[in-house]
Amino acid sequence: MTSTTDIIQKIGSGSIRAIARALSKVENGSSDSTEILDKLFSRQQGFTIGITGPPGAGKSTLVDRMITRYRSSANSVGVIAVDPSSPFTGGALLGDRIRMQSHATDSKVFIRSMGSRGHLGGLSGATRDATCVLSAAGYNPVIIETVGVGQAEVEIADLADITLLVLVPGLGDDVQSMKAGIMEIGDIIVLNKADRNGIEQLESYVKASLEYLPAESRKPDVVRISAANGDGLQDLWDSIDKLMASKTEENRITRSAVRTLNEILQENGVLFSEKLLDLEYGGRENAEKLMLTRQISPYAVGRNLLERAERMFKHNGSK
Ligand SMILES: Nc1nc2c(ncn2[C@@H]2O[C@H](COP(=O)(O)OP(=O)(O)OP(=O)(O)O)[C@@H](O)[C@H]2O)c(=O)[nH]1
Ligand SMILES: [Mg+2]
Repeated sequence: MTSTTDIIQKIGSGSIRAIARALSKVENGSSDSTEILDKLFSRQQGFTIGITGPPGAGKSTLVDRMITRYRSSANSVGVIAVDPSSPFTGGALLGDRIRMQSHATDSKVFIRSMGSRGHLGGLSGATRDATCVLSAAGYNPVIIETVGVGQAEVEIADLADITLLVLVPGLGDDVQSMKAGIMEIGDIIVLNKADRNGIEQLESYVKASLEYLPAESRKPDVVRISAANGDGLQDLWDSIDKLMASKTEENRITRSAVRTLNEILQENGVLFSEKLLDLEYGGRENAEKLMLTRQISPYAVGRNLLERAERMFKHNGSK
């Protein structure tokens, strides 16, 4: 079996196999995954870019353009394609949903698709950890593509330093029903398929919606592009570069470390609670049975677990 040190060392020397192996481990939450992530966390250097938007908006076509852009300056590029509705991880979705085949044979481009499974922190935790692996392996930027505009997708895309929300003409009711809160997530709102009818209406609608953002919040740039034919891409690159330049490395690292710690504390909370449920009730199912027969309320379960933990801490002293 490959040891953690071995994997870390091989990632350091650019082994694609070691990177893939580390990714599988962190996605599945395997027992040595936190040890791997612990070693890799401080090695992250590059930027991360999140791209979200409704199905078929042209996100992958845009990612393909981005890869070309960053590869032309000799960077290696990592892509994580997240599909919350799919149970598959690894390579299963490639080719189907992702239009980045022009880079399929480029060894400096690492594309990974992720579905929902295994990780204690859910898909967003798995994506965060996969981003850490790729970033530490030297991919810069790491691009995270997520389908959808619900809260969960927004959360995933927002793991990144910069988030792009891709919208297209003809979304009709989808756009109408989009809350200003969703607009707020994009650092940059990309209006794609500018070659299509309806782009003017979309732009007016988006700009009007942005008026409702709270006065103190930063107004996102709105950039019209056609990912398919390349129109407007230079404006988008300029907008991204400007935003990147405004974020100091210290800011980015602090934000990422603090956010990750918050999430890990929550993940730990789940683990601790499960252990306490075992001790106090012989497992969660038993506590649930008691609740169903109205012998106990969820509040009492919570309080009993806390009291149990406090008794244990007291008993063990405060060493
Ligand atoms: N007319 C036009 N079509 C585009 C443009 N960009 C992408 N498309 C087309 O839109 C379709 C969907 O593109 P994708 O890049 O797969 O979209 P996506 O958002 O990644 O889709 P999912 O990952 O399935 O949500 C494809 O047929 C693209 O060729 C554009 O600027 N103009
Ligand atoms: Mg796609």
